[in-house]
This record gives sequence, structure tokens and C-alpha cells, in this order.
Amino acid sequence: MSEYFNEIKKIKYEGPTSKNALSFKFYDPEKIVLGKTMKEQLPFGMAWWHALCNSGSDIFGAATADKTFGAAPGTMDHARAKVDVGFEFMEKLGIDYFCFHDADLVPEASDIKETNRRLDEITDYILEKMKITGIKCMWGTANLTNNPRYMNGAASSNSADVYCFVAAQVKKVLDLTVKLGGKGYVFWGGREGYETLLNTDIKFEQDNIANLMRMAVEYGRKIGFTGDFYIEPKPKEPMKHQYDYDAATAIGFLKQYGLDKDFKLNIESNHATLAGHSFQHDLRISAINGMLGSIDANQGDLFLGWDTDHFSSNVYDTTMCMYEIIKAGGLTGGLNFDAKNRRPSYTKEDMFYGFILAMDAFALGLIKAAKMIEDGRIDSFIQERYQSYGSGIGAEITSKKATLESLSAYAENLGAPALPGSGSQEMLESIINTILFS
Ligand code: XUL
Ligand code: CO
Repeated sequence: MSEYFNEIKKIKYEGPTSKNALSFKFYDPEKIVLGKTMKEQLPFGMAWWHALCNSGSDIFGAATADKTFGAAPGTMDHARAKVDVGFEFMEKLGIDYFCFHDADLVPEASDIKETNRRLDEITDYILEKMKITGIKCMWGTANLTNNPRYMNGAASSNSADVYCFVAAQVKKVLDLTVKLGGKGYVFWGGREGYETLLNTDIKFEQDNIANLMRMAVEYGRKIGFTGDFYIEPKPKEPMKHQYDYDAATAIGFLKQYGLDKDFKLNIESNHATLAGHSFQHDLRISAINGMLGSIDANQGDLFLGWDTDHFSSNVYDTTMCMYEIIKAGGLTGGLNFDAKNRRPSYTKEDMFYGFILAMDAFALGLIKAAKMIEDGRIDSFIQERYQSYGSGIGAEITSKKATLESLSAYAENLGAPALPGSGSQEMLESIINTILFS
């Protein structure tokens, strides 16, 4: 089989002094950071939908990038060409994982039985490639947003027939995820929300979504899926309001419906910022609840109010992300580049530049996060900040021996309490800059 990127050789680490745009400046797969190789610390994934399907079209203009890969779109030849190009691309970048939607893999037929037959055929082919290359599946998901039948939602739809199609797609993608040895299954509720409360019964819709998730867990475990289910929170777009608004909302939902044992979260940077949080905030909320599972690695644009899915370049954010991951003891999934080239970046080389930028940004983030941890000043500042709970009345509070009466009596004897100690934010930010830039 001929190479598609025949002018581009395997991307190698050449270090920060290299002027070769097709080389890594910071991502050195075998370099040891905190006792593990960078490759182990950074389980990168390719998102099938962006890398192999997104051609830059938007509501104002046509495609700029050619993603036909020499085949007629809408055919199984095209589906196979995507597999060939995708595996060549991942091999050349040294990417170990991919993530997919059913709709990314094959053209949908009018009859779901024919769509499923096509999915069986293409995953046989993917499996062959996986065996040859050693590349693995990070997670699979069903596309429950594009087809017009999902206009009123998927598992939140008012139509029971539509709900059955959701079940059929989720069931099939669970089969495929198990077949491909995927580590996870993602629910991204793109149309699970509402446009207006004038036509919406939130409680009914949320019960139906949870019920579908329960059935998915039941079926998944029955067919031998041992990985994690993930919710990928996002506050809006395409819906005005989405039920999986942010990490805290999704965790509350999972606990309310008793799904928290089987589910973790797949946190996407650009979704967290759309919810009015930093990326680090949603990672921390997930981590402290034991639910930091996987990450859709990208970044948004401060000046735009939608999900722009830029390749990550902001090293401050990647550093805080890697800090959270290391502190949480790693991910059960990985770092999936749910990111796309800008529309005018339409060449084959641009596909590589996007991944090189982001892989280097996370490699730098890893190096700097390790430095933050080894430096220790941030951790010890936080520890000291709460030291009043280490003994005396503070220890009585944390050991739950205190009562409202005992604390009230203590306060009455205090007179005016001393000020609670400076937050010293500026000093801490200065430490971070020193770590980042020295
Ligand atoms: C959409 C998004 C999705 C999910 C998978 O905003 O992030 O691509 O990652 O359905
Ligand atoms: Co995503």
C-alpha cells in the first residue's frame, strides 16, 4: 500500500534548538520524567473525527482541506482510506491510541442493520491494522447529535422510537469498543438539554438519560467490557443548556442515579472554559471525587464564545493539567486530541504541525509540573495554609468531635480572632513563572 504522507518521515525528537518544523522540540518519548517515560506519562490519542473527517467547512464556507484521501466520500472505499491514512499518521507521530464515533468510521445507511454491517467490516480492517502497528483504542462513542432524528435530544428525546435508536447505536458501539479492546466508552450529551422550558420536562428527560446509561452499564458488563464509562461535560453548544453542564453537575447526576461506580469523567479543556471554569478547576473537581478518567485535550479562544477545539499551545494550562493528572495518580484513559486545524491550515503538513504543537505543549507541561512537584513550594504553602486544623480546636473540628455549642463557646472566649494568614497569590504566581521560564 502506498504512503499518503509520502514526503513526511517519522517525526523525531530533535530538541528545542531544532528549526525543523516537522520535529518534536520537547516531546522525547523515552525521556524519564518522575520515574516513567514521557510516552507512559502522556498517553496521546487521535480523534478520528477531527484528524480524518474534518475538512474545515463551516456555516459560512466550504471545505478547505482535502480529506477524501483519493476515494469517493460516502463510500466504504473512503472509510478504508481513512483507516490507511489514520494509521500511517499515528505511526509517523508515535501516537499510541485513537478515539472514534460510529459515524466517523463508515457512512450511515438508511437501515441500521446495513450501517452495523459496515461497522463490522471496517472494524475488522481496523483490527488488522492494530495488530500490525500495536496502536490501541482509547475509547469509542456513538454520534447521537448529527442525524435529524436527534433534533429534540437523544436519550432525552420526546420520542420513544428515537430512544430505541439511541439504544441500538450505544449497544453497537459498545460491541465495537469491546472488539477493539477500548479502554473506555464516552457519553457526550450534545443534544441532551433544552432550548426552552416551555416545551421541556427536565426531570423526565434526565430520568430517561440515566436509565439509558444504566442499561449501557448492564449490557457492557455482560459482554465483558471492563473499562470505564465516561461522561464528557459541556454546558452548551449545540443546545442552549446541556444537562452535563460541568464536572460538578455531572458528578451530582451520576451519584443521584447510582452510576458513580461505573462512570468517570472525560474532561475537555474547551468545555470547562465554556462553563466559566478553568481547565484545572474541572480536572480538580473530578480528581477529588475519584472521577478523573480521561481528557479531551484542546483549548478554546478567550474571545470566542464557542467550542473552537484549538490544538493546545498554552503551556500554563498544560502544566496545570499535568500537575492534576500526576497528583491524581494518572488517567484510566488518556489525552485525546479533540482538536482541529484552523480553516486556513489545510495542508498535509498542517495536520502534523497541529499534533506536534500540542504534543510538545503537553510534554512541556509534564516537565514543568514535575518541577512544580519537586520544587514543593506550592504544595507546602497549601499544607501550611490549613495548619490551624492540625491541632487544638481545629483537630476537634476535623475529627468531628466538635459541636456547634463547643465551637460557639470557644469563639466567645477568643475575643477577636487573628486574621487568617495571607493568601500570597502574587508570590505563588511568581514561583510558577520562575518554574515555567527558567
Ligand atoms: C463535542 C465533543 C465531542 C466529544 C465526543 O464538543 O467534544 O467530539 O468529544 O462525542
Ligand atoms: Co470532546
